[in-house]
Amino acid sequence: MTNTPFRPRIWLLKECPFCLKLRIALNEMGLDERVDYIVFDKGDDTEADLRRRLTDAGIKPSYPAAEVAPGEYAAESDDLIARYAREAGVDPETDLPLLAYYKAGVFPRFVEMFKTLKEMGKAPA
Ligand SMILES: N[C@@H](CCC(=O)N[C@@H](CS)C(=O)NCC(=O)O)C(=O)O
Repeated sequence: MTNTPFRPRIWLLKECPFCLKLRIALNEMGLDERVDYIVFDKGDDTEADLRRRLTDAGIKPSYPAAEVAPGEYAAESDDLIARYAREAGVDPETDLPLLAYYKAGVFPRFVEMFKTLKEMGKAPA
């Protein structure tokens, strides 16, 4: 019998700036080949399935989210970045220049835009 190593599953909502932050971080840590990304759209079956998994695990649905160990789920982009940075032996504050660039400029603008759209009742998520 072969022992297939566990591959974390990472759920990313297509239009979510927090999901892009995690995606950038994992890519920059060189982990793209070690995880499976599941990209979904707001309101699709994948989102419904993920919401069920998170709720069953006692986690308030929020994206991005991950299956970090068999049957064990986690959310919160910064927590997930910290977890995988620890495993990869990097400091996310100093060792990931693309992540730092995104967090210093586009990310806060995105979040601001999402907030404004939400107030207008037009946010995609
Ligand atoms: N603090 C969370 C915030 C994530 C967040 O607000 N994500 C939005 C999508 S951009 C979300 O989960 N929305 C809930 C929903 O669409 O039901 C994180 O950093 O992961």
